[in-house]
Amino acid sequence: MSTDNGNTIKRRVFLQGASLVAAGLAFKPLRSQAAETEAQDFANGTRELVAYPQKRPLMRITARPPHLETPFSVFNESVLTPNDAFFVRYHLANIPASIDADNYQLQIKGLVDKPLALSLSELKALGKTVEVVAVNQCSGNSRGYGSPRVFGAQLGNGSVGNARWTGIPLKAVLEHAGVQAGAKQVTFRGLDHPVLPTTPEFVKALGIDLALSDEPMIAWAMNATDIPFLNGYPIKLIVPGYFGTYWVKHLSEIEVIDHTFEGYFMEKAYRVPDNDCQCVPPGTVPDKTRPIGKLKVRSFITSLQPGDKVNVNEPVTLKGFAFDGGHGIQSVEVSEDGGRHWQLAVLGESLGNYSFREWTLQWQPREKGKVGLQVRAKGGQGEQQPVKALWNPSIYVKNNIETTPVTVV
Ligand SMILES: Nc1nc2c(c(=O)[nH]1)N[C@H]1C(S)=C(S)[C@@H](COP(=O)(O)O)O[C@H]1N2
Ligand SMILES: [Mo]
Repeated sequence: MSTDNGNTIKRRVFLQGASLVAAGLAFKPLRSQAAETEAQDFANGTRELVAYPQKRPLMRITARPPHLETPFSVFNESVLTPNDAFFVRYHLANIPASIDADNYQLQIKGLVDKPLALSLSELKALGKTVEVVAVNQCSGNSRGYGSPRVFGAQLGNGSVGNARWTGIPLKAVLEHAGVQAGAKQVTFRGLDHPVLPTTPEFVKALGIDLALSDEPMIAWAMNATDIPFLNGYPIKLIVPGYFGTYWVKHLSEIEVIDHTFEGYFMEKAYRVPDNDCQCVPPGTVPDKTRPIGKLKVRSFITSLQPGDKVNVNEPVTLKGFAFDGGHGIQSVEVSEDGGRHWQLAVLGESLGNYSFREWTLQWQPREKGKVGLQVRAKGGQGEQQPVKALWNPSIYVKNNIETTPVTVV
């Protein structure tokens, strides 16, 4: 696919400020006909590859609002997911078409001593700039591979990405406003809105302890440059270790409240069974649910894709990544015999406990035929991936051991 056209338009978008309408492009892909598709090995898993402003061609799940997945081969390029390949998820179709950074305001209100309306430069001047490399993963990542299947976007494995985020601790901003006694939660909203007044706004809430802990951050840079428009320009909430649903984009309003927030996206959506495994027997309904929380340990092979061929007796370097909810990765292992024997992989440089961790392993296929290469990781606190997928009615938090079928020839 030619990228020339994409680059020209991309430049224009930058020149005119971060604006999706700059070239009359709002909601429209750069190419109206997708020339290429990417297949995934579950029913109806084939996606058009479509380029949006500031993005290379990505797998389109929905057009309005834009919902784009990263083609899995991208994860073999680098441990940090390139900004132009990072997945995009929105819930409401009325997304901002252009944003004027000079007049941007972040409001902090509710149970605070001093309500604030901060410009971007005031926000940046409020405290010390911090950085974290952290995984943003959608709760429903890999849902398309689940069984029995459920409603909702049929996501492959590409609704995840790893980036270096630069910003200011959320805590510094809240402390500046002065959180008052009785605060129980903090809510976050962005600039996107529903099309119909009856559709609930996308508002998320964190408990006050988490909001005032060291990790959550208001970021203005992603991999050392502006956050791409579709990923939340100009500022986005980063909650390292937690699912992407809390990472509110185009963050515009923070409110400290004295109760548990009851909005749709906390009370009805993004909930998991209220038990240790966050699971129920497939096809059943949990008695009790709670808001989704932290990422569970996962690992993938990226250097081989399902169906690839390798030569017998020729060594290959297997490569991939692993991550967990913030305790780091203890070990990664690979099996070529259905899980009877496991070989320890070599871990790459650590970019911090919230980051993807690269792993490699020299493998010499010794027999011709089909092989299911399995990979499993152990998280920093010893947690392991289940052999069989756990299930819940939204297929959230999927983290079973992955198998990549290849043929030795
Ligand atoms: N403003 C806003 N922020 C949002 C959302 C949204 O719909 N609107 N979706 C959330 C969900 S569910 C996910 S998975 C992440 C995706 O982040 P990304 O689009 O930058 O990849 O954004 C989160 N933040
Ligand atoms: Mo999500």
